Amino acid sequence: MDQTFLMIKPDGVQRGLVGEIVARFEKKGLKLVAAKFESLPEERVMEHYSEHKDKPFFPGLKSYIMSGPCFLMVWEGKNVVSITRQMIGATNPAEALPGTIRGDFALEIGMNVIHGSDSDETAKREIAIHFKKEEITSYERVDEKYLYE
Ligand code: DAT
Ligand code: MG
Repeated sequence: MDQTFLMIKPDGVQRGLVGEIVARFEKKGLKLVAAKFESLPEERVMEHYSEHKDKPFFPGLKSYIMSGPCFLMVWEGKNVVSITRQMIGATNPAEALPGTIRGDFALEIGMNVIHGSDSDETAKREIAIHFKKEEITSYERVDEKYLYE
């Protein structure tokens, strides 16, 4: 089954949005298979955001991500990467549609509440950066027979 890496950033944690955000994915029918609460060490932030390391906004992004604990998750489900990217909304909350997480809960690009992998390949890479194999569970949700045809 498809998997993705989602992470509620320090603003989402501090603003008490963890439960609300997790509930949205749960109700969609996606399956939470790993989760942990963690302050990210610098090396892991560098690895996670390596594609952005030379961008002008990177120093600000790095200090924001390291400003407090994050809530890291692995979610599973059919087409989970594209579904969660749609539910998260545009990178800039000013452009994110109402009904999306960034559209409903954020105002500025530098405080956009949540990260989500943008492709299956990125998801594999990011899951491996943040989770050990043995931290990822495997189980059936009792409602799966009413979620999948
Ligand atoms: P996304 O998080 O939607 O995948 P991204 O990978 O392009 O977006 O960028 C990673 C994060 O970096 C993004 O969530 C917020 C920050 N960021 C991106 N572009 C930025 C910009 N122009 N100014 C400030 N922060 C930016
Ligand atoms: Mg990205």
